[in-house]
Amino acid sequence: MMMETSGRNTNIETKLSPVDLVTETDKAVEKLVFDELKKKFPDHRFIGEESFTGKVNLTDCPTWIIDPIDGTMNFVHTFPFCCISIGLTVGKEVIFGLIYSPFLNKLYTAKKGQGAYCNGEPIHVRPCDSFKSALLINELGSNRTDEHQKIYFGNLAAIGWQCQGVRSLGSAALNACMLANGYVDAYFEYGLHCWDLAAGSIIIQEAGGTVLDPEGGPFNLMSRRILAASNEKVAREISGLIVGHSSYE
Ligand code: LIP
Repeated sequence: MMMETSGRNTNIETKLSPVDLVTETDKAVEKLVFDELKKKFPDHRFIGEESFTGKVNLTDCPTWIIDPIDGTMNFVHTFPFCCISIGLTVGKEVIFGLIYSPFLNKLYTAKKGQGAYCNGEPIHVRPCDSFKSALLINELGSNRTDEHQKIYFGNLAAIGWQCQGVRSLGSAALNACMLANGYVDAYFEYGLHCWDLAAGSIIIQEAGGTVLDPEGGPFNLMSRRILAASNEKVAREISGLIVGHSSYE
């Protein structure tokens, strides 16, 4: 469905901001994934980006958290970094993650305690001694408020100059995979949702990486922010450099 319709979307709507897009394909993919999973797991709960009605209630029950197209802006523009992202939580903890990009032909998977894989091959973060030798991913995000703008550019100025380079791919899930695969060393972003983060967070951890809250505490899937790196030292270096934190309480 994604490959047939990328760049050909005629009915593009906006959601929380003018750059937060949704297409008919986002909705159709979510319905397909929900319908198929519900056949196998009728008692499980489901959270999906396109079924979001304003408040996400994550419980201890087994819950599938789905972003049918992560990187919808890329999808609309035919930039090939977009994917399906599916996470499964039990007791509010992510125990399984799957990220599939049909355009890149990459399937990333991870189960708790069983490692991370790309197209069936084990993947690992790469060693990184310090942030000054790191390649970092950071995103503008789709929140375009004045407050977020100030925080975003303040952080970019404070942090971007301290490492070897900053990249933005436009898909939180694939950003996580780039870190897990050892292509970059760190990633942080504010304003995301649990469906952007669920699968990616376990794939990073199972690939040997560290996932934290940007303020240095434990990662919280529902906090709408992430700081991840190939190891805890680099994650804590970045946390110490961040000058402004967007909060979505
Ligand atoms: C997008 C993310 C992207 C982020 C955007 C948006 P969507 O997800 O993956 O990295 O910067 O704010 O949340 O909306 O395309 O599923």
